[in-house]
Amino acid sequence: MRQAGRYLPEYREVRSQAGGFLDLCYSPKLACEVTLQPIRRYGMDAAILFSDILVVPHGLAQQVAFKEGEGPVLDPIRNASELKRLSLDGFHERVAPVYETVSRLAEALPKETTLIGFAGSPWTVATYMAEGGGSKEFVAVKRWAYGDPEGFAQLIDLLVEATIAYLKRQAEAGAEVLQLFDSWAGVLPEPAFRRWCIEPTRKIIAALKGSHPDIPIIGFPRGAGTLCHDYAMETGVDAVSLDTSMEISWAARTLQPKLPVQGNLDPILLVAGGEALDREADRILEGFSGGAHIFNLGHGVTQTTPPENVERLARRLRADG
Ligand code: 1CP
Repeated sequence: MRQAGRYLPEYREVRSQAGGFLDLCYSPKLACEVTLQPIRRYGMDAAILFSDILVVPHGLAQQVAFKEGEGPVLDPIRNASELKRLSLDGFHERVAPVYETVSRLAEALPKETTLIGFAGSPWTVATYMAEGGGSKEFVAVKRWAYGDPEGFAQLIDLLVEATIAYLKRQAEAGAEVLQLFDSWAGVLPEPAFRRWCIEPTRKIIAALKGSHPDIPIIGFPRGAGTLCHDYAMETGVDAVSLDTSMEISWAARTLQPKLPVQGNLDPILLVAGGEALDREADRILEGFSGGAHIFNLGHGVTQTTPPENVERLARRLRADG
């Protein structure tokens, strides 16, 4: 999950030097620095590359901007003819600074700290591309997917191809694990979930396993509920990351015998802190103690998190061994 960000004063300091948020993502020196910040403070077992899932649409020549206090703003693409504005030509050149950041991190990180590269899953990235930013109802992207599935498939196929190329380069630059974020997997009905989340993810993983069979791939189908089982079984992921709403006993019974799970502390418990945080961390450790488990949040760290609560959690997890 996101572990860097504005809750850390040292991030805000670097962010204020960088100009825009995308400039930060495309500055290997600064992106490397903000990736390392939470590792220095807390010594997590893994560092996640500092970048964003919207680097991929930008690499495909879509206009992408991050407006202060507003989040991402994109020039929307809502049908097959608008899709012609995008191209894979020049993709690697545009996103090359991200590969450079990965190389620097591979050098800079302590040997025992795993470097996680990532990309958004095609469905989730497509929601931002069609909506022109974040969304509550996903009307534009769903109207396209439901109304013209053949046309929408062209966008998803383009994203599959770009994501494969992008993650291969991250692996070559030194990423040791790759994660696919499908943050909006949970807004689709079952058949659409299978077509637009499971199927593209399966294609991406098949290609990566062909070129980099030893790199584990973690999938995060946020909000998928019980469909998380089919996602875990059919996409070829090596581990599945669980969101906060996932019932632990269900996941322990249904998923954990088949593959490692990651998760799923409510990030708002890191805002609340205190015994509520301790109790919930213990409940998660206990619930997943019967199999392979990577302790993590159920979603990214939020901006109002007091850094000392992250420290408290890290200490507690270490004490547990
Ligand atoms: O300056 C800032 O604080 C901007 C906030 C921010 C940060 C810290 C954004 C804007 N992106 C990021 C970095 C980021 N994004 C990482 C780096 C990890 C790290 O080093 O800690 C990662 C893995 C992401 C992935 C990402 N971006 C996702 C998938 C995971 C998730 O949180 O669900 C998504 C959906 C995005 C889009 C995005 N980027 C930024 C914002 C505010 C958003 C969400 C917009 C929305 O509300 O829909």
